[in-house]
Amino acid sequence: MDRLVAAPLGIDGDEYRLAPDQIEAFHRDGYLVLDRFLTELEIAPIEVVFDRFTRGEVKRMGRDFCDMSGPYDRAFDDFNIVNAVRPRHYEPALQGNLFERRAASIARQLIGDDSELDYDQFLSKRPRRAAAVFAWHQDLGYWPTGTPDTRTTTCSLALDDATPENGCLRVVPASHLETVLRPHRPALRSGAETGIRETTHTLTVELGDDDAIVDLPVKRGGVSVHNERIIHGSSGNPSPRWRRTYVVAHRSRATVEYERSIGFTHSHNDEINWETHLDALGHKDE
Ligand SMILES: O=C(O)CCC(=O)C(=O)O
Repeated sequence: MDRLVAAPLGIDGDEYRLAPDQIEAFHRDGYLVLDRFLTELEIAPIEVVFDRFTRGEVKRMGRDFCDMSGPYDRAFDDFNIVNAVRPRHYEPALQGNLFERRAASIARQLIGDDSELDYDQFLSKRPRRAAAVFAWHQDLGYWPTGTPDTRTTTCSLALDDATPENGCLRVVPASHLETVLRPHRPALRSGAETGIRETTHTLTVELGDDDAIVDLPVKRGGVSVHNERIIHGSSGNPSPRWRRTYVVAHRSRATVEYERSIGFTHSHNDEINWETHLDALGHKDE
């Protein structure tokens, strides 16, 4: 009789199978790093599309194409972090690509079978841009309150080796376990007190002396996965290398439906009442 052999963990077609200790680590620490999520051959077709966005060749995106480290009206040549939100909306050929499918398998294992893709994002830190800082935040701070549940997996695929030198992701481990979201404020204070979201999309939280920071270096083809409440951000990129990252977030079907029902799509062009949302997070009291 054949011996039963356990399937190896890691890549299996569209699936990336997590080991029990990886699942435990995600829930305990709020993040995971997974090597070799996509091979060179698998990255190649995705990268061709990604780079068209980074070069500014995809038009008519409005505020969904902006600098994540600065104001909406910054000229393209001055962007530090080239930010393309919802690329699959603007380039439907991306829909259903292998990264999306493997990220979906991660979501099913970490947050449940009722998960679905909520939004995607391309982030490219230009070389020699010390100001390419992604401000500290909790993802939930950007999203509507009142969702049926907050379960989220955000997978970030490294298209370049991400290191502390080119501004890799940084997290405060286990900060997702804090029961109350920290107050978020607009990262740029130059906007008028009303209509801040008319000036910039970026929000930030303060870190305390007790917040231990861990860098998450990721090799090209690897991913980091993070929880919606973990405090995270990234430093600038003074190095001569790019740091390009492809983000795909999954949330529960009920949550995505709720978001859409109130007109929230993760587009920076949404006409949602951002002020009310920020009020709920307390920044106006500062
Ligand atoms: O990769 C980064 O530098 C930050 C990305 C981020 O904050 C996110 O995907 O939630």
